[in-house]
Amino acid sequence: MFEKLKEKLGLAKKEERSLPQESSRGTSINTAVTSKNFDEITSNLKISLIEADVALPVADKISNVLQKKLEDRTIKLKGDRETVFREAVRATIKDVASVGTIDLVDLASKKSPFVVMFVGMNGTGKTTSIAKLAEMFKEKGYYVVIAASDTFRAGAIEQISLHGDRIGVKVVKHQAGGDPAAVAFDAVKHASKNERSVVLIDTAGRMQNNKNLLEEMKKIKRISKPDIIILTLDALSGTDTLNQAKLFDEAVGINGYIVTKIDADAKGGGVISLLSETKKPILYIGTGQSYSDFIQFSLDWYLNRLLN
Ligand SMILES: Nc1nc2c(ncn2[C@@H]2O[C@H](COP(=O)(O)OP(=O)(O)OP(=O)(O)O)[C@@H](O)[C@H]2O)c(=O)[nH]1
Ligand SMILES: [Mg+2]
Repeated sequence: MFEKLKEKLGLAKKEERSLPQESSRGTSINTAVTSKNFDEITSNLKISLIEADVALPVADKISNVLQKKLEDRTIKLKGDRETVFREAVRATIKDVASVGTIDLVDLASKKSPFVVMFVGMNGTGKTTSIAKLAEMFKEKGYYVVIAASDTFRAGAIEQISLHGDRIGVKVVKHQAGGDPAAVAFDAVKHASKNERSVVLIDTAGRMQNNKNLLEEMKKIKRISKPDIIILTLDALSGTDTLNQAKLFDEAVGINGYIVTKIDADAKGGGVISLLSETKKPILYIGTGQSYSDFIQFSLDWYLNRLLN
């Protein structure tokens, strides 16, 4: 995970490091931090960040903030310069990427039925993430209802029903091609009969240019009145995740994200871009295909992965 960004920042384990200690012009991040080579360090860093999927404006911001932090510390630089650099990177990423959090479990404990709608491009992991959350909420003693509102893609109703059977939660479904908003409405109605209930609404994957599906998504929202709308993003989509975040936010209003396939993400910079550019939280990350491959996201978790 995140090997590329680690390597680019010069933070990979020494034996794995391909970033040379000495750069072509004889300067290095870890051994010769002086005011003379700040510019070179920060411009090298900017290129490295962009190569690791950090969007350009964010890379700019990080290298500017880092330059300032390193300048502030030059005089005091005595001990381990690598530690100083790591601390500076940590503080800088915190500066640009800290956003508020949304605790789904806490919210669900305060409202029943608690309704969460999932949106996202094709194949980003909506259905898998719903199954993971369904299991988590079931284990916490909630009555979980899944709305099979992807009535569009062939096989989608069967896929979510299979998850429901495996986990042991109710799946409300209509026939393929039916009205997805009506399915969501029925699921909420069904859940209302139970205390401590959670409704998870699966929806069809949308292509950016598919106007009908975007309109349908708005209708599901209007009819089911979700408490939270989550956008799933595939970590492997790189900087395109920012475009997707913008598109879906404009269409229905997004509260936060689940970033999937982090286990396969060698770059790792997309998370920083997403947080820093949109200022909306990542609630969970998917780290594999099993139900248990699901972690509540925190920036500290990410930074520890990156920097330790
Ligand atoms: N490695 C890995 N694979 C994942 C993760 N999350 C989902 N997947 C896989 O990604 C593929 C697509 O996942 P789905 O949950 O079907 O995606 P979707 O958004 O519902 O797709 P559509 O319904 O077609 O729009 C499946 O093969 C999942 O097993 C993850 O965190 N890690
Ligand atoms: Mg799906």
